[in-house]
Parts: sequence; C-alpha cells; structure tokens
Amino acid sequence: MGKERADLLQIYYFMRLTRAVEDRTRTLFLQGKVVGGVYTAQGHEATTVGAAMMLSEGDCIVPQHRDLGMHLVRGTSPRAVMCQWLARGNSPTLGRDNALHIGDIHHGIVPSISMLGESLPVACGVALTMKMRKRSTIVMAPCGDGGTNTGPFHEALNFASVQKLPIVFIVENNGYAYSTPTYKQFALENLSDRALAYGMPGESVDGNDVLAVIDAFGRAVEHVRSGKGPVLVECKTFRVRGHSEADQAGYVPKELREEWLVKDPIKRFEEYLTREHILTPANKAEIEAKVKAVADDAVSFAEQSPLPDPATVADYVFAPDGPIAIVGEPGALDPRYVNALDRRIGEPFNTVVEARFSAPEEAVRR
Ligand SMILES: Cc1ncc(C[n+]2csc(CCOP(=O)(O)OP(=O)(O)O)c2C)c(N)n1
Ligand SMILES: [Mg+2]
Repeated sequence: MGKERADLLQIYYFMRLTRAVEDRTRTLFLQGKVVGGVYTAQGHEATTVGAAMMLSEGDCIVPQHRDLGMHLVRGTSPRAVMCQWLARGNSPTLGRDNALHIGDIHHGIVPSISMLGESLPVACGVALTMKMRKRSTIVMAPCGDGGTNTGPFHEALNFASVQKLPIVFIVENNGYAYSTPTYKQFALENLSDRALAYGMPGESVDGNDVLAVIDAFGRAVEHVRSGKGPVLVECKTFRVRGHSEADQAGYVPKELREEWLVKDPIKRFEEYLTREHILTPANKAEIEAKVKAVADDAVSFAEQSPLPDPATVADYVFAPDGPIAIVGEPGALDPRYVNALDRRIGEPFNTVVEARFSAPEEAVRR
C-alpha cells in the first residue's frame, strides 16, 4: 500500500470534507442562493481524494468540474469554493463565474477549461516545462469518460507518451456523460486500454475503493516520477446524482443507481477503518466535528462576503498594457484572473485546515 496506515485518517477526513462541502452547496442551491448550475461528485471521493493524496509538494493538478476532492487535498480553501458558488466579489474568479473553474498556479492547481479534453494539452505543457527544467515534480490530469472521446484527449496522450512527460492521466469513468451511458460512447470494457494505443501503461481500478485507488496511484506516481513517461489510470465509479443539480437524471435506471449507492466509497472505507481499529468512536467524533466546523465556516464566510461591485464589470476583460509576465516567473506578481486566489485575496482564504488525526498506536503498528 502506497500510504502509511496513519495517513488513512487524513484521507478519510478529506473524503468526508468533500462530501460535506458538496452537501452544503446543494442546500444553498435549493435555497436559490447559488448563481448558475451546481456540479457535484457524490461517489467520486475515493478517486479524487485518494489520487491527490499520492502527490508530493511541488506536483501539479489540472482538476475538472467534479474534482473538488483533489482541490481540497491540494490546498484550495473551502471558503474560496463557497465564495465561488455564491459568485461573491472576493471569489477566485471575482464573481465572474461559478463552478470549479478555479485554480491557483502558485500552489500547482491549474484552472480547468470547460471544453472537455482541452485541459489535457495544457497539462502536457506544464509537464513539458517540468521536464525541460529537470524537476522531479509531476502532473496529475483527470478527464471524464465522455472527455476521452474528444480529439485533445488523444493528442495529449500521444504527445505525452512520445515526449515521455511526467503525467498521470486519470479517467474518471462515472457511467455517464450527461445523459449518455458509457455503452453508447465506446465499445471498450476498460478505458485504460486506450493507453495501449499510445504506448503507455494503463490500469483500471475500482474507483470506489480508496485502498485500491491509493495502491494504483502509488504505482503510477512512482513510475511517472522515475522518468519512464506517462501512465493512464481508469477509476471506475458512478455519478449517483444528475449531471448537475438541475438534472433529475430520470434516464439512469433506478436499480443501477441503487447498486452503486451500496458501493458508496465513504461508507466502505469507514467500515474498513473501523474493522481495523484505525477509526475509533473518539477520532471519528473529532473528524466529524472538524468537517462540520470547516464547512460551517466556509458557508458563513461566503454568505457574509459582498457581491461583486457592478462598476468593476469590465475589469480583467482585457490584459493590462505592458509586458506580460509568465506566471510563476519573477515579475509575475500582477493579480491576474488565474492567480487571484492567493495574490489578490490573501489572508481570508488561507484557511485550509491541517488534517492530522491520530490512529491508536496499536492500529498504526499493524
Ligand atoms: C467539447 C465539449 N462538448 C460538450 C460539452 C458540454 N458538457 C459539459 S460536461 C459534459 C459531460 C461530460 O461527461 P464526462 O466527460 O463523462 O464527465 P462527467 O460530467 O461525467 O464527470 C458535457 C457534454 C463541453 N463542455 N465540451
Ligand atoms: Mg462521465
């Protein structure tokens, strides 16, 4: 197993936090407080959290619309996420957009591009830079099952493989691309087979089993970091809610959804941790209290934050005159759209809670 047993509680915490932040978002949506659609990923938590937990400092992620778990693990603050959903003037996109179209280049989080597949060539660019600068860091780039049918997906995989780029590609196969089931999208059993066409290793894993996920990504990250080129990991999971909260998903057979609800990743992991005496009534209560406190804080912070000032509506539409600084290079401290999160907003968003929970001594030793 790629992670020490003691780290399993951190993983559990982030899975619970992801679910809690999404549950709160849904409530705010039902209260009519969210501006625009809400895209959640109930059922993906083992995949998004487990994969991101296998990264190291300096690594980069290129998360997509259902990757809140990855964001939280890599340091995006729940306050920033809530301000984003409520389109507040201090949100990472300064109230211009909602959804997880956010990033923070200084923390290695590249904002997603809404057009499916288009983020992957960008991920290649980041990985190529790392390689050219002889860094030991890597990129993690997820994509949905639907996204694998776009041209940029195939171009990115091919380019990454030819150039031996340090990228772990993830396919989050959740059974649907909007209302289209996977059997109408491709004739493959395993989407990891697509890796073969580009000469890279591919593996499919139960994306609702976080232990299997961290095993697979432990291997994948090691392979990529050692300079052997990219890897593709398909995580088989399920989108148990609609495409967005406005979608009742009547096209999903009831039995299928129920089958996957039984495989809920948090429930499964909780049962394992309890059986192994890693999760005890005491540390479970501690984790639940922390999750609640962080989610409560994020919601109240966002609700109290101001809406954008209409007078600023044209700001950031055009780049300012003068030389354009390259993000991450000296001179790149100008507060632009992509790095607004830490450069413009500063302190209020630095609220990511250090997740350190201790397992009983005996469980850690096993
Ligand atoms: C090129 C392109 N086509 C269509 C859309 C509209 N769209 C947004 S999300 C989505 C479904 C994506 O399915 P999948 O890649 O499986 O990801 P999931 O939403 O299931 O996580 C669609 C069709 C888009 N954003 N980009
Ligand atoms: Mg999908």
